[in-house]
Amino acid sequence: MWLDDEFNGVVFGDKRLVKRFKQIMQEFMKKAQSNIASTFDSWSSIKGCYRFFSNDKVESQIILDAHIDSTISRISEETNQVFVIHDTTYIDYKNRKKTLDLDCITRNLQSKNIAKGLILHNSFAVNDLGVPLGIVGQNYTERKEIIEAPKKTKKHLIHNKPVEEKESYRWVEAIKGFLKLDNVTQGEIVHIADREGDFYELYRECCEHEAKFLIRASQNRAINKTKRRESPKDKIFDYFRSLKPEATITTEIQINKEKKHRKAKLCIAFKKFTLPPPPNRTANKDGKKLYNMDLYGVIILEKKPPKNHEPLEWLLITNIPVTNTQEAIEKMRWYSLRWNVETFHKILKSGCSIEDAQLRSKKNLIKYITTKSVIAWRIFWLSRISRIDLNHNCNTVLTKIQQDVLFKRFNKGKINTEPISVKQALNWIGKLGGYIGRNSDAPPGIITIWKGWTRLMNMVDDYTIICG
Ligand SMILES: [Mn+2]
Repeated sequence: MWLDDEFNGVVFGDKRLVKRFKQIMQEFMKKAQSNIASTFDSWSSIKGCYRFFSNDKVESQIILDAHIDSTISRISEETNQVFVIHDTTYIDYKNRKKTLDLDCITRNLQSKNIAKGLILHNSFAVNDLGVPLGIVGQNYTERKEIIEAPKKTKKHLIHNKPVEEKESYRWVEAIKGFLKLDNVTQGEIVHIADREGDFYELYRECCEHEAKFLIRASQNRAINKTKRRESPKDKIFDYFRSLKPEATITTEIQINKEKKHRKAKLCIAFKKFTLPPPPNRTANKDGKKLYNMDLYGVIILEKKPPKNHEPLEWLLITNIPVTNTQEAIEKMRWYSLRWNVETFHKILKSGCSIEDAQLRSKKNLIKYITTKSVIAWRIFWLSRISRIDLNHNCNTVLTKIQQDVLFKRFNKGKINTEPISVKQALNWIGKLGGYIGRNSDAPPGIITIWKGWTRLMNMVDDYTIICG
């Protein structure tokens, strides 16, 4: 069973707890969208699940580390390029008034009420085909207050700065955490972050450890300083916008979360540049030297967007040499894989309903979120295995009994003699979830796979009860 492989390394100092953990995972997998109370049939199992999460021997880090180990072995088996995508998600627990140690996530502008919850930063590994390999790091940011919306005075901005800096440090922590992992060929991984990751310390951390990165620029920062005392001569956005395009490509771009696409004609240019340390910072608080870094920029610019459409503009910063158009286009394609982390967060929140958790303390909530994170990864993986190898048998995806039930359901009760292929299994699971599956249809999407998966799990349950 996949759970045995995935959590091979899990040790809570009590064998019964490991057994219990796997039982809980199995139930969570069947009813990903339910909260604890509606996942289990009996009061004793519900109580048992609560007791599990409040047991001090059960630590979220133990669960996460076991999953990370399994993720690393998936990474090491990859022949394709592997990416680690970093991003933050806000988990809303505003209705949980009794949980005291939560963090501030938003402030309502009118009522001034502060919503409480957790700030979760994920590092998520995917391969070149967008197949999710697993989580490689999770950390939570503490935020005990939200500073009054700044009136735009300079004084206020200065006052705010340390807090912002402290919080953005989570990006550096995430990279540091990953660099500590063994059995990973660090130099082959590419770290991806959105505009929030655009800051000097993060670039420096990566360069210092020869970790490759691809990050979208946000600040119009000063670049290209040649002498130490000289002030930088260019502004990054102005500089890259003024470059002569090296190539023009026409492609489909995704324009919003609803997966709407439109055609776009994009100009691509790239150039090496030097990034000087931020001004007004001579010595660094961690005692590390500040220096100029040689980096590469790739700009992807839509010069003539259709009416009423925002032009697409990506300025990507990387320490991977970009010397020709092909490499520049490759960076654009890589960056578009960043979307996968958003999908993962969506599955975690709306698919695995982590915001409906009914646990009392922050510590226990985190254990629950860690557990559900693995479930979310597994569901996501399941929806993407069609990208791996369609003709492979699905023994790694479905157990024997799951295959039997699925086969019977679509073959008038007949019994299968050979393992079903991944393609066939996905098609049938999709059909259970409402997929029509005409020849011209795209493969079933995540939501459909998931509905189908849940139905299959329930069918297997009934089958085992009835047929023993
Ligand atoms: Mn983000």
